[in-house]
Order: sequence, then structure tokens, then C-alpha cells
Amino acid sequence: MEREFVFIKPNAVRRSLIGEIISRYEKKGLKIIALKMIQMTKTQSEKLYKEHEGKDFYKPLIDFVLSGPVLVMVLEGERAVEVVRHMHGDTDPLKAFPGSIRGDYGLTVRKNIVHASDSQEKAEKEWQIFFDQEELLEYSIGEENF
Ligand code: IDP
Ligand code: MG
Repeated sequence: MEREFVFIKPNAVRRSLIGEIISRYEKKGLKIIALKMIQMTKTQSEKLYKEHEGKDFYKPLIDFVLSGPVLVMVLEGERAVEVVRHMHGDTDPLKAFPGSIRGDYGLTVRKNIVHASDSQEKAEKEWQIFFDQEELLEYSIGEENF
């Protein structure tokens, strides 16, 4: 089983898309093992986007993710990293296929609705920015049915 770190970006929260997005993960068979709504801190955002420091879109991206509450979560499932990134679609909502979350709800690259870590290693690092180990819960969703 893999774990994937995801967050729903502030514009999606403001647009009342939380339920719609979470519902897709549930229906797909991914298990939500941690979830909370937070106002991200500057320190957390800089840790999360460290790889993009110095790029032209970095500062506006940080300002954007701090512009309002976000939902951070950890999803668990077979091949969760690849599955979630596939469900999210291309970073640019224009290139993301209809049917993907960004393809259906996104319009611009910066405000592309959702974030997901791009590897298992990154997922482990990224959830630790927002959660303590004991916040990740163990329970069954009848995984044998998926
Ligand atoms: P990802 O979110 O699909 O993994 P990354 O390349 O890691 O994409 O970029 C992180 C975030 O930075 C993107 O989700 C997007 O919001 C923003 N971003 C990436 N490239 C650009 C750009 O060229 N212009 C504006 N924002 C960008
Ligand atoms: Mg990325």
C-alpha cells in the first residue's frame, strides 16, 4: 500500500469544491487516513515548495496557497501516488483531460485546484510538514472490494 499527500488549494475551497473532490477519491477506492482544514503557514508553504524556490512562479504560488484555508490529507491505496496524479491531470488545466479534476475544474496553472506529491519519498516528506504520525489512522474500508 502506498500513501499519497494531497491538498485542496484555496480557490477550490472558496469555490465550494471540497465535497466534489473528496468524493472522487472515495469513489476511486482510496482511503482517507488523515484530513484537516488549515490555514497554511509561510514556513509550511516554503518547505512544501522548496524545489521551486527561485522560479518566476514561486512567489505568486506561495502567496496563492496562503490566500485562504486549504484541506490537507493523506490518501492510502495501491499505487496511490500514480493513481492520484492521474486523477488530478496535467499541471496545466488546459492540457489536463476532461474527466480529471484539473481538467474539469481548473482554468489557470497557478490555481490548478489540487496538489499531490510526485513520488512516495516526497509524499512521506510532505505529509510530515502537516501531520504528526499519530494523526494517520488505521481502519478498513473493505479494500478487497476495490
Ligand atoms: P504539480 O503540482 O503538477 O506537481 P509542479 O511543477 O510541482 O506541478 O508545480 C507546483 C505548482 O506550481 C503547480 O501545481 C502550479 O500551481 C504551480 N506552477 C507550476 N508551473 C507554473 C507556471 O509555469 N506558472 C504558474 N504556476 C505554476
Ligand atoms: Mg509537484
